[in-house]
Amino acid sequence: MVDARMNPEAPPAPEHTAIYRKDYQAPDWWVRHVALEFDLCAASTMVRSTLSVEKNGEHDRPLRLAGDDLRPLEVMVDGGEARWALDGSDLIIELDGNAAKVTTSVEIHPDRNSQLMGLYASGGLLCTQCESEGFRRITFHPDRPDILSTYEVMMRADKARFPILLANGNKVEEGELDEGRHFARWEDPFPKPSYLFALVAGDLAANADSFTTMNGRLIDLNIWVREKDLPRTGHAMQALKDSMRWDEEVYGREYDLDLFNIVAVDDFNFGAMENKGLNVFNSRFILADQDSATDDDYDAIAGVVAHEYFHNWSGNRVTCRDWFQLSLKEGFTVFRDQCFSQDMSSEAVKRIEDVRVLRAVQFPEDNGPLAHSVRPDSYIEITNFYTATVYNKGAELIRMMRTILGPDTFRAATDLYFDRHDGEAATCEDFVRCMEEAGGVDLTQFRLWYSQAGTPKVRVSLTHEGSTAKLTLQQEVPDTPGQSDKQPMVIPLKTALISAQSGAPLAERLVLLTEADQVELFEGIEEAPLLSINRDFSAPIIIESAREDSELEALAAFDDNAFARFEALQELMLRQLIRAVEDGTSPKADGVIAAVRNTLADERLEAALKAEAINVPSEAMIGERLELIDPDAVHRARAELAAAIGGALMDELKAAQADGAPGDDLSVAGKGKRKLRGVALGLIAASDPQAGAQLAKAHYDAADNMTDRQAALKVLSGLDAPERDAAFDAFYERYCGDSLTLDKWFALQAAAQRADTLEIVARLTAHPDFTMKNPNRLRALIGNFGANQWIFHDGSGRGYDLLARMVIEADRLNPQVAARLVPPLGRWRRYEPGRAAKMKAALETILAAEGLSKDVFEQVSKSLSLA
Ligand code: B3K
Ligand code: ZN
Repeated sequence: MVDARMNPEAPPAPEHTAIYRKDYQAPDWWVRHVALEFDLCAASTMVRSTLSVEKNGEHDRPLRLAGDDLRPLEVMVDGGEARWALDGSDLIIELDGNAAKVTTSVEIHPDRNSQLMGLYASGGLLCTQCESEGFRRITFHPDRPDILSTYEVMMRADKARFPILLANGNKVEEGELDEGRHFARWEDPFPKPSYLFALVAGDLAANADSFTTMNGRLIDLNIWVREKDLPRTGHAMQALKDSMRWDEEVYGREYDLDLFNIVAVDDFNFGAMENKGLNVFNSRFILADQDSATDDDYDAIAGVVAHEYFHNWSGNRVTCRDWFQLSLKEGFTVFRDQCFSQDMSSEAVKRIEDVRVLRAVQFPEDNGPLAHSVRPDSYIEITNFYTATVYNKGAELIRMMRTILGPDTFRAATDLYFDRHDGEAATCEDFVRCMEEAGGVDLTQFRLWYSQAGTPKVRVSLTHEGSTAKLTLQQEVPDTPGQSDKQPMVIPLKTALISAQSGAPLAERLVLLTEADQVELFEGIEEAPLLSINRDFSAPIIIESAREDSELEALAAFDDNAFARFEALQELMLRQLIRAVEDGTSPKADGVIAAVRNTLADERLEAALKAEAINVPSEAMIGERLELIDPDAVHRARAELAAAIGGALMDELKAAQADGAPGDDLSVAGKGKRKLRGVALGLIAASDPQAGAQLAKAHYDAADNMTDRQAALKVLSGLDAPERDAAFDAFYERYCGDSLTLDKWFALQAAAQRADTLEIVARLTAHPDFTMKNPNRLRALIGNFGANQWIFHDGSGRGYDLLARMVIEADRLNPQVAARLVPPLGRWRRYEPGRAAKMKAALETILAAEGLSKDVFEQVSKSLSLA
């Protein structure tokens, strides 16, 4: 909320008020059952709803139903007249007695719904998105997650246009109507909150399959897409079946309905949605074939399919009491999907990828003006809180609890949680209590992870005397907006001491750091050991260690923990890069080159791990470690280190680049080879752009799969060579009819490390294939541009102006998606005063725009520290 005392000039925005967790109150009225009737048409849909409501406790307060952009055409109570009034957009109904049936009718316009919340039209389909507060754009309803109801849904529509009619649960009836219309009636027997409601109508074809559950029940599975996309649904279907089996085996969770439907739509605000029995997906996370999807796309599809499926228990059967508890379902479900993917592929590589996302997105969030705790205390627009903190840091909290409890006890604790809270709307506190009870542990201090924002920093040093090694640890939790003077956290650190001579582990321990200052002694250590700490990234923190470069080189060569080995080489590179930026010198490359050479030559390491370890940290990652970011200096240092590695190891890298895998080989080894050859190509081109351009073009031309094609284009995107334009033109020609794949063409150009990228992006905003109406396209171009540190932070400030313009325009169509473009501007405190002033000016331009949504208002005012 804007505090006028802090900012006397802030425009009054009384409608943009904050909601506080401490104000939670149980609902005055329950809704036990919802009966909906839809007469569906893109231009005008009639919605009639009958809510069976029941008073909660003794009071004489009326029923308050939320509406968003709705006008009541009819309001009835128990089939007769009603006493009602509008209070803003809410409908207030006076009720006598303890129970009633409340009927309302509204007319909505799916084809005018550019927010993609509620019922909207996408490519000839009608579909819904209700989480968090979209149901109130369909019908009047309390629309809060602690009200669970059974649903029945009657859908009527023109049969030619909408031959397939889907909703949650089971189809119980269907038939013909007059004038070419038909109907379907669906019932969902599992009580659910309104945010899990869904329907879809359209001309769809199914990839139909089935799954037999652990108790022998046969479940029908369908993935619904446009007919032409059917051949691209096989991978998603396999991922669904794998997920169903995995949840049975690992968590004992069986699917409950007899039918599980997935629908892919092209216009979608985020990845996918876990509506009960009817998941709706961004088509990007369903459709894949060798020609159009990269290995990363394949992995992301499996991860998202699993994530949404796992929500059936962690989210749907046990849901959230209020939106402050969002991490209860999201953190836990991300953790579950991460483990699933680890089990399905390479444990270490998947962990590295997840930690990379955490560091690239969540750490900056935790360290900026939008920092918030995993269980936030307030929000203006809840949609802004579907963040890396709630999702990814939330997942780390669950992972830490599992580490502390051990896997078997953790499983007993999740059993307790699911059994105790099945059919309920629960809180993060409920989850932690189950961990405590089943684990017989006291997690009082651990709960701080839910309430304290900011990434803890832990300083570590190791000394050795006689046969004792002494590990000294100091933790500090930084101040964040609205939070200072924080308490020490519980930080589980998987630690090992390693022989500097033989590489053998001398001691291994889970150190539980609970104090601000703590000492751990290791006895019986006869030699000065190497310190391997936060192995597997057991805690989401920043380690500051006084280890010498030579120690990191040794760990990079033989730490037996694959993650720690990767980490040592990355840390070694980062140190050289930071020194180079700070001192204005060239990075010292010798130690790094030796470590990269070792890594490439080590036959015990899987190819994907090599690729992760030798990849020079991104410019954003380097910037994150600097007090004040100089984007040009960071760019130069990174390019120099990459060039030095490429030059020194040209033969080894050429060999890796030449070692491909057939496009249909989707094994861990095949994917790893492709990943490594892409990284190798980048390093070669960094050292010799001309030879790199030729090799990249050959890499592109010979590719029989999108991973190789995209890797080549990525390298070419940064070069000033004729091969670049030729390859981009060829890509456009080949994929211009395939919207999903064309997103890559936009994304690669926006992410390009090339001085004229700013002009190219500006030009692309006027390209006939660019549209702000499609969130994938907007993110491909503008999202990637905002993440391109060197280009976006062009000293002229033109990058900031371009983003501000895009945010203002996008906000008129789709506030949720527009708000997500704002964070790069919010990082102005990290840049030198000239850039910082320009970034603030861009934020102020956005704030001054007429009719700003509360989504964008919240992000911008917080970025300027006004809220
Ligand atoms: N639960 C949805 C996210 C909804 C976002 C609403 N703004 C997808 C997911 O996390 O599984
Ligand atoms: Zn989720």
